[in-house]
Amino acid sequence: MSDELNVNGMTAADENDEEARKILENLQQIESQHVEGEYNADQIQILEGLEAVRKRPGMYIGTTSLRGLHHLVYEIVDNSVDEALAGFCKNIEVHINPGNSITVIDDGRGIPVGINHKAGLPAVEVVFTVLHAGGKFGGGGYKVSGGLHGVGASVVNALSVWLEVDIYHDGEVYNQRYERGKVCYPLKVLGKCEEGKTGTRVTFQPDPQIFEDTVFEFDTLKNRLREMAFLTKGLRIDLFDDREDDEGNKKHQTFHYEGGIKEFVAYLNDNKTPLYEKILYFEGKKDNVYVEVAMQHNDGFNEMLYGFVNNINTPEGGTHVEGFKRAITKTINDYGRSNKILKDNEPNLSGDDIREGLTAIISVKIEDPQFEGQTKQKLGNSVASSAVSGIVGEQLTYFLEQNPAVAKMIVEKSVLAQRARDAARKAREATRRKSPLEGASLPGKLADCSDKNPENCEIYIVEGDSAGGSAKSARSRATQAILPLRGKILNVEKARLDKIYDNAEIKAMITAFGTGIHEDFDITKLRYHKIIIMTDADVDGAHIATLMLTFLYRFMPELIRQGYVYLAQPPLYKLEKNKKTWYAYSDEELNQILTEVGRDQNNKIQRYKGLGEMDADQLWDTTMDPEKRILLRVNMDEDAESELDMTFTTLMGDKVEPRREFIEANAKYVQNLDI
Ligand code: TTJ
Repeated sequence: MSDELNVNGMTAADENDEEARKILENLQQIESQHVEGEYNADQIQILEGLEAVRKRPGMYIGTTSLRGLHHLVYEIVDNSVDEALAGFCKNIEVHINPGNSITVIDDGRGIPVGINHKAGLPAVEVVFTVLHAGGKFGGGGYKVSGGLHGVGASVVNALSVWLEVDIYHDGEVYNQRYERGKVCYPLKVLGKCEEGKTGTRVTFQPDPQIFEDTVFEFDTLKNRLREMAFLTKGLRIDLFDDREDDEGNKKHQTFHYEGGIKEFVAYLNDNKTPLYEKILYFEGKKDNVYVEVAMQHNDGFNEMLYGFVNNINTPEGGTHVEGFKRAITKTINDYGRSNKILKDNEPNLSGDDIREGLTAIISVKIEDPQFEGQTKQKLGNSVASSAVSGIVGEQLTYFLEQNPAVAKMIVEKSVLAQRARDAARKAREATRRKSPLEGASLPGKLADCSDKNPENCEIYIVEGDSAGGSAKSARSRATQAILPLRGKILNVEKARLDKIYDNAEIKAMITAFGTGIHEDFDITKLRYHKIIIMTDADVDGAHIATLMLTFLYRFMPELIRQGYVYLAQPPLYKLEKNKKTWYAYSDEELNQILTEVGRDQNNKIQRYKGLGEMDADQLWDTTMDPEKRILLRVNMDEDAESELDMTFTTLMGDKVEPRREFIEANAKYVQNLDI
């Protein structure tokens, strides 16, 4: 032992007992893992301890932005969800406390308080002070904490000013406190609790030295916690916002779904018209992969597939989603053929045809998930593919045989999709950008820029020909291209592919961007690294911007994901006084300026109704000059993509009532278009 402790010249006898103890723990951790399996990078991290987490937080939680802040909550809640998956926890409460600390309470068995023999410390202390100790006390089952950011409770502890844990066990309340990851006192008994009560309560205060922003967003937590509840049938999650808003109100929402992902699909299809009433649900376990699938078609044209691995979403899909697609393509074709809905002389239905208007959740639980791809969000385990396709193939075949009316509707909708797709293919081929030798085919309305390096180039998509004209005279020709669009663009949420590809406005955008679309999409061919939507600062302008964003989101989501899409911010007011000019981009800003310059009679205030009211110079000064303008980058919250889908359906879909309700409830949100 004493040999092992001789690390960095430090021994157990050193005055800095605390440090020595940590190193001892780390070594023992490594030793035990070394015996159990291979020695990998994760275990090397253990050597570094929690100081390393504070030094390089991005390595552990991806980012120290608002997104990373919210991930702290998910890290803690994941532990309670694990306990629910193991069958011992029924209720989880999450509180946003007034000072933006977070409390998570569950009624599980409680983190063990007994001494962990390897570390010589109470297990709970190891959980909070040793990196990657999270999974060590599981005793079987799948750990959701094994996922993308499944770094465990110790990372949350390291990144918190303070963290306190209470454990209810054997009629007693155990407690320990940490500050910036360091133990304040050994685990102690605070007092008695009701006999038989068990559970864990954790409160932590994220460290403003680490995070850019430490104010939690109720809606962000709400969306993710709702998703977690959908994915864990029977589990009840309560979210409380105990901070008072301006009117002194607090918030509380409960998520509890006995139907699990079946209810998730119902929720996603809520503002759409389902093609048939039933939600198909398949469940099973194969090769130690637990598979759950729920699906239902609606009468729309978009595909909404959401894959989850150990409750973590996989925006890039992976083997589980591939297995699902393969199974439904084969099963529906087989059914269509053997029941003669699909004639011998007709070609097979493609997967895309079958998935038109399909909403589905594919949730797998797997030990040791491997994530691949650029952003490590794509499942790689091939065993998940065969498990999903096996279970879905078998159970869908059975379902179709039992429900011939539903089966017929699915096949017939797919045949219609196939025909539209054929027509669309022809239309699309016409929009593909030809090589210069074949004659340039950039849209006639495009005023292109002269610079050919996409990194320097921006394209303004401008509402209306007159504003387009001003923008063309105002622009900096070398790097700014202008594409004026006439009136409202087609609502892609309500149109079939052939109609979409035939739309002049949409064709112009596709050819101008250069990337192609759908299966042809190639982001390396993007001709502009800034796509700037410039519309009037009024309700109509916001609607047009939303239509464009809907198109981009459905057809070229990578452009949004990679941050190439922006909204221009034209000013709302112009104020003139003593031959000086100010522009204000909001009512607050106007008030601020008025306070500064004085609220005099001779102030000349002009409220811009549209871009058309500005001349070229004003448009340049206020909205297009890269030195002065304000651009809003359009982000998408990848932790809740299903929410975003819902938003677009609600905003752009058929049903009027939910749209009205949504706009009323989110008036500010719609104006800002902050998707
Ligand atoms: C593990 O196996 C033995 C019995 O207890 C199991 C366990 O650790 N359960 C558990 C942990 N329930 N809840 C947690 C937990 C809850 C929060 C809020 C935070 C953390 C780190 C763990």
